[in-house]
Amino acid sequence: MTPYRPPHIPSGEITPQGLYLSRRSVLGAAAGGLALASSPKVFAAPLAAQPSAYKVADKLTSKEDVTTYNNFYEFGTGKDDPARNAGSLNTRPWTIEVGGMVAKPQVIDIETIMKEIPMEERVYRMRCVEAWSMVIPWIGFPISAILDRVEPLGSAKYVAFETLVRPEEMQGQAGLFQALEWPYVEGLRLDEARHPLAILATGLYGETLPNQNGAPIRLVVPWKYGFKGIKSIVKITLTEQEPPSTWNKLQPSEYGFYANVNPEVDHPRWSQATERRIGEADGLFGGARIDTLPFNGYAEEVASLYDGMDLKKFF
Ligand SMILES: Nc1nc2c(c(=O)[nH]1)N[C@H]1C(S)=C(S)[C@@H](COP(=O)(O)O)O[C@H]1N2
Ligand SMILES: [Mo]
Repeated sequence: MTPYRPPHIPSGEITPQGLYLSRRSVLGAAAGGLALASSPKVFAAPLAAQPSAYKVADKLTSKEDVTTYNNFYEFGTGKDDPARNAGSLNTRPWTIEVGGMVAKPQVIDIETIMKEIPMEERVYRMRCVEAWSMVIPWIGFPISAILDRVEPLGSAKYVAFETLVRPEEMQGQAGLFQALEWPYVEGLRLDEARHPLAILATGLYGETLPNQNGAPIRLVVPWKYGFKGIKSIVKITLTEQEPPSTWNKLQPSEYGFYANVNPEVDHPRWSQATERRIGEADGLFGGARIDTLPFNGYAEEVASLYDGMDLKKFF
């Protein structure tokens, strides 16, 4: 018997990316290319977007890494599971129910969003709680564009998000072993959600969002750990109380509601002081690590949201 360990472990500490990749290609070669042939095609239609000023200068993570090294437990807990399994998800028709403490609750169709809300390209640093990071050219729009349509009431203080539950198309939600409680849920304070850096993404690398990255629409909050970036959203609810979040429910001592990237607050089982940039300088022993920045490098923009808060307590 192995002792219980929550599944979210820093894979970089266990399987360096270089090894992970070479093992994958060995597996592919062994199957005589069958592994590749059987993986579903990524739906990647070009997606129009205006350039924006929100662009970090860091070198982009390759599209290959961005779309094959994923966390999306609805499709399995392995990093390569979502790319292999998420092709089964139907992303049309798709609606988002937006309600709770709002003046105008409504069901918004994804086609309406794509038609009526202008999309922008933004290059963001992303940092997973597992101490790896990527630089991703997202296409999306500020969450405010949705919030303005429903008109939050003055008493609304938080925004809760929910992912689809559809075991017929999400194999991680079917069967005996289920890694998490479904639906996957996340939340932000309303002022965090209204921050211009916080977006809902519908694409990346100039194309429609691949299923494994959270199609057709997912949250991107670049100053917080990756688990805040809830995928394949079907429900948005304005609330007065702090909403539950999946990883916090599973292991509250390890994953806080705020989840702000903070190199000074270690995860109980590993340091958060450094990170491994996926695809960069991968060596046999895990490659070079870079220092993790407060708020993932976005402190100048977002630190004032947390004025007066003890960020070691509200981690
Ligand atoms: N619904 C859902 N959303 C999710 C997850 C998940 O398992 N299910 N994983 C989260 C975690 S831990 C990370 S790091 C990011 C990864 O996003 P990416 O695969 O697009 O890089 O998605 C987040 N959103
Ligand atoms: Mo993550």
